[in-house]
Amino acid sequence: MENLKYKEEQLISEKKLRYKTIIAFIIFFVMIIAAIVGWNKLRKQPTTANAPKTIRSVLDYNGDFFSNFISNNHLAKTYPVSAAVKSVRVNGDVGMGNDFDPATWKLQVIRNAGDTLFLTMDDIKALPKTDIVFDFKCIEGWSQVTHWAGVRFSDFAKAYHLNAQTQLKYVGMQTPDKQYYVGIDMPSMMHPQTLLCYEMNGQPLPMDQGYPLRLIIPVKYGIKSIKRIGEIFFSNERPPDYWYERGYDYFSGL
Ligand SMILES: Nc1nc2c(c(=O)[nH]1)N[C@H]1C(S)=C(S)[C@@H](COP(=O)(O)O)O[C@H]1N2
Ligand SMILES: [Mo]
Repeated sequence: MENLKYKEEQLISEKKLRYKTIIAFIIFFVMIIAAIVGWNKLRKQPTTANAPKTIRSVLDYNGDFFSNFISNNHLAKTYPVSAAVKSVRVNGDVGMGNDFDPATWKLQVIRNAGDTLFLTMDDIKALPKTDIVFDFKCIEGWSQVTHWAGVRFSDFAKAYHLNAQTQLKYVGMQTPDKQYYVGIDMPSMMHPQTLLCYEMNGQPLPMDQGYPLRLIIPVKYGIKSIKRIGEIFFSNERPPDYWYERGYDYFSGL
């Protein structure tokens, strides 16, 4: 009698076990199928800025979220001038074609539709000069300590009374031929280390380093330091950005 009861219990638990195993396998297969269906849906989605829509919106959300912590008070580390390298690497030549004529170059600052400032290098050099030595970091993995000088963008905005414009969320910039372009959030643009730069190692910028005027923005990766600026504009919408369109993070903050 005792023995029989024991056998019965054993049978029941074996039955239960088999039942649980089957359930576990069903759940397993349902999840595999869900993963395959989900992956295929993602893959077939239209892409935005070179990433499937859903992935792009998660990336953009993260970008917006973390950009809130990159405050204006955070300064990039600086170095003595003696630490700056003498032969500075040249990287990226988009928008740097030979058809450029420095003699006729003017910086165009679009204040409003139909209201553009045209500035010469003398206008820009007349503003207070600031220099910086910092570790310039490229997204490709290299960095180098380099020395730059120019006018702080915040000083430039003040001198040209761009108060209303700097209330907007973004600044857009592009090369004279419009081939390279960046969009930068206003807090980073107004950061005290962000320069409209015209000198490297105490000399005018070399041609391939953005002569006559480039951006130097130490709180961002090198992709945002646009060389040979032709035009500056202001907007509440994100301006087009060359590397964002090729899948990189819009803010590219450090
Ligand atoms: N007009 C223009 N600006 C540009 C680029 C470019 O291809 N064209 N490349 C960017 C990248 S990826 C980097 S790392 C830096 C490199 O600056 P450098 O050539 O002075 O070292 O410039 C940035 N600005
Ligand atoms: Mo770069």
